Amino acid sequence: MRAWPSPEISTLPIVGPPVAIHDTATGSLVTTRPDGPARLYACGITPYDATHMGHAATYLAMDLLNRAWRSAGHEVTYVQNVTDVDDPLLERATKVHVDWVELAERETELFRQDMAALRVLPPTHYIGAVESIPLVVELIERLQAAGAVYRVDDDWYFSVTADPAFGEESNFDRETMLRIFPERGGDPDRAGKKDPLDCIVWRGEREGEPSWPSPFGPGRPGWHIECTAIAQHHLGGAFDVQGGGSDLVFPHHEMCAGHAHVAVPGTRFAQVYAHAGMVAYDGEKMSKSKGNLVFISALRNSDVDPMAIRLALLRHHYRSDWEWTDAELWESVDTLASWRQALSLGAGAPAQPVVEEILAALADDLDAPRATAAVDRWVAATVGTDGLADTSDADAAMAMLAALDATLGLAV
Ligand code: 5CA
Ligand code: ZN
Repeated sequence: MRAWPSPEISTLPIVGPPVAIHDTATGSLVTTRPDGPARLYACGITPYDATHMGHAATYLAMDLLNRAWRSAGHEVTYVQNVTDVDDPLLERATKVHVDWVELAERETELFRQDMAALRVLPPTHYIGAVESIPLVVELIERLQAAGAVYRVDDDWYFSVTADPAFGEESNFDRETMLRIFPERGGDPDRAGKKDPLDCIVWRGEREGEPSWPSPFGPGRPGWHIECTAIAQHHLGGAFDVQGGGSDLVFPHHEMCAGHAHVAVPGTRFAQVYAHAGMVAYDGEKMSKSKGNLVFISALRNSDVDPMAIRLALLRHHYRSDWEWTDAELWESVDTLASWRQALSLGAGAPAQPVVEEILAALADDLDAPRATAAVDRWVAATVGTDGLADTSDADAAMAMLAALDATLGLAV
């Protein structure tokens, strides 16, 4: 699948520190030590509606990681999927009487435009579920050889007990898993399953649904196996980071890890599982199913500067849960204007310590609020309360512009 065009990235005169990121599995900060290119897999969208602020926040977090690694001198191989066939997409297509392929293509294209406008770096490989069906089938065959899948009617399920490490990604107890599973696509009560937590890997053909031929009968891939197959194929084993929003901690990332552990025994799926907090609106998690959405495209259509949206998102630490407010967006519009004014002076307060602080903040679990606070201080010092420019660094603005662009992705 085609990704979106990459913005130009400024090069920095200094190299950033090694990047540490919080790992859900161990509950600790892990310093990543990429061996060759850093390898990132971020779960992509299910394209049945436009990109909302919650999606954008999560992809921005992944973008900060991508940029922090690049600033630290690494090449990055970044893979992202598109769940371009799945229950919610097919349900929406039926409801609005639009062909599901058309709906997926239209919303994926809008997502590309939103990401490009927000200056999110594109993945190296942007991969759809449909185009990955041969990979999925191959992976199910491997699971079958390991005795880890079984049939219920025309569907095929993965036995979670086949993975001795099952539960070690989320660290949820069984009761919590059983509570969350049905809220996120699971079917604990399906008759004929060996364990209520077993998840579907191949869904047999249903009347009116698309299907593809396979050794398991005609059908389509389950959700979790899609990401395992794509990640393993394009990144190999024990890649550096799998990322997504915290609503993917369980069952999605747990099941992905489970499939991978059984398919390639002795190899971890990802070394680190990174999760962004949930963005709420009107008091509830922003979600397509609840309809409490703020769309990136709607703001862009109202002439809001995408860099102001980006700055508003950067003001929150990626791991915190927070609520979107329009007031913060307008505050960011004003902040950006004041930054632009300070940067237009050319000279200013010394830039080097600020650039170092930005790099250190981002390498420390992607602490964008700390990085933007450092920029605020530079702007205040440059403009001065008396309105006179501090001209102690003649090239300050150029250095700041490059750092804002390369690390925070802000074209100011
Ligand atoms: N296609 C699957 C992943 S393989 C999926 O979850 N798609 S999605 O469109 O529902 O979500 C895309 C990404 O946005 C996921 O990482 C999800 O965790 C994240 N996300 C969804 N809602 C929010 C929210 N309110 N706040 C933050 N992140 C969110
Ligand atoms: Zn995924």
